[in-house]
Amino acid sequence: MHAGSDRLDSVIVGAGFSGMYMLHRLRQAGFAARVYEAGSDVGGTWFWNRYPGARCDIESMDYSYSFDPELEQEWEWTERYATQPEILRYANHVADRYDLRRDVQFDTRVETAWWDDGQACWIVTTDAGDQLTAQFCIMAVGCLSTAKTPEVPGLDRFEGPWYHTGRWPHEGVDFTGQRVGVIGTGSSGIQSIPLIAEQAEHLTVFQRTPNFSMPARNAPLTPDFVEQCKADYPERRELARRSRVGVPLGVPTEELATQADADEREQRFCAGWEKGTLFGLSATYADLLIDKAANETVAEFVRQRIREIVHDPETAEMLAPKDHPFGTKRPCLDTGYFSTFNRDNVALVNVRKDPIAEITAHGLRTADTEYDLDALVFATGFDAMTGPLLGIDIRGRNGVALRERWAEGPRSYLGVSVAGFPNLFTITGPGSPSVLSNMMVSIEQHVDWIVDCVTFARDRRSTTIEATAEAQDVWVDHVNEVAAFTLLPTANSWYMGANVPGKPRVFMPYIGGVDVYRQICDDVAAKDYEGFTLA
Ligand code: NA7
Repeated sequence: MHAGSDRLDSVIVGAGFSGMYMLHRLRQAGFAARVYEAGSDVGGTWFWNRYPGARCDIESMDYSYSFDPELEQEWEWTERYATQPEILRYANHVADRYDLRRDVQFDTRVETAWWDDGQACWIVTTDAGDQLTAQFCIMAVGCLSTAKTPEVPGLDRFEGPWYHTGRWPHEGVDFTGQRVGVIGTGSSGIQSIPLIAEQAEHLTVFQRTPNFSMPARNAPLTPDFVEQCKADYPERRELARRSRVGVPLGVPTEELATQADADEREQRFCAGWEKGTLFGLSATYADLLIDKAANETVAEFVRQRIREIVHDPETAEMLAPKDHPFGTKRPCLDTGYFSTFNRDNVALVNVRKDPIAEITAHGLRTADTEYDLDALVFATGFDAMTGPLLGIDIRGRNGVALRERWAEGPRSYLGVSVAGFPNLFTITGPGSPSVLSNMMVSIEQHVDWIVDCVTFARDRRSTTIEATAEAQDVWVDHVNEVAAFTLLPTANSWYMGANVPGKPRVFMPYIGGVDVYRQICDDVAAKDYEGFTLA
């Protein structure tokens, strides 16, 4: 497709899993749509995050679309936790299967989206010079797509190559014979560090906050298991949709860690640790994420496992998280992360104690020490959730900028719509479960709901549908109230915007549960989109 000026029913920003499914559903509902995508192909997160060891930590059989039984039956996952290349192959398969690419303009970044009150439409412009007018504007920009390099002086002086895990070169990187520095120990650091350590001559890990991580126990999928899952797919998918976090876990326990005896607790935690899932430990008791004393029991359990794995006691203590409760920052699943620190060619530096002062021509200098490095890896994360939305100059009624509206933190109705921004939808936006859940389940739920919503508006011959300020206020209060009931707002996490200097500290996702949230959204729809005004 070529740059130009056009009018369509809808414009979608992003061709990751949310934008792809949105396009498919809008077409089915008879809406003409165009997708703009900054990357040169589909896949979003899985297009950009090509660092060594990148894989999903939701099980493959669940981290996939459920909208088409034929698709889920024909696709073959090979591992319990799929690698980035395999997930990207899946995204490409979906794009081919539903002929999505003909409505996607790649290598094109949307720069502005302005609401035009007179014409009742969005005017979208891109860095390729396009101008598109559309009744509906759907932001499918992802939650973790604005990569963040740290605010350390001197990077421009560094003479070696440097990489961000979220913008990894497509041709891969060979660290053989090099002294490599990795900054950051979130999921991306924890997944890539074991593989970089195997390849590099020497690896120095610069850690600011140690993280809770559990063994993934990844393995090839057996044909029997796959066959059984596929046979059970209708129930399995429904269980995921009706669960707290979007995976088929079953009914949550009501038992409390604080009331269990120590031996029994230990046994349960051991069983949870063995499961190799993100929720294996947090789901063992109902009070782990809401009661500090309960949380300390599981936090200490994980610290003990780290002390068992890591030989050097000083390194083990550095790796054992003590500054935030378990699960209040995104926990990780790993393959050999902690044991990597038993290698002779790996060193750990605590940059909380000895802060990074600057990047130099030949490496990195902390307050106390100079490190000579050939290559630097920033596993420093993202300006999460709001970053991708505020990276676009979005203006609603009366030219009011979303950046201005959200100066004190994001405010939305259901995480899908913003008062003052008619006909604009945010898939897995702040105020919805999104990053606290299996993203595939949350994406499908949002896309289905949005398509029903715009169809409803069309059937009513309404040109606009818009959240009311009152409904938004009530929702924001509810999101905050539920979050405050848990320990999650107590940590300096990216959920809170705490990883970006100057970003308002607001707990962004909705922690009430995928099941509860879906019911609320369904009720809103059943009441003819209560909380919205149609005009
Ligand atoms: P994360 O989880 O945000 O991790 C980023 C890491 O980088 C984390 O350890 C940060 O420490 C560290 N960091 C960030 N800035 C600095 C500076 N300036 N100095 C030292 N260390 C720094 O990002 P990931 O890419 O690993 O994972 C993102 C999500 O993707 C993950 O949660 C899953 O949902 C999938 P901090 O903790 O802020 O002290």
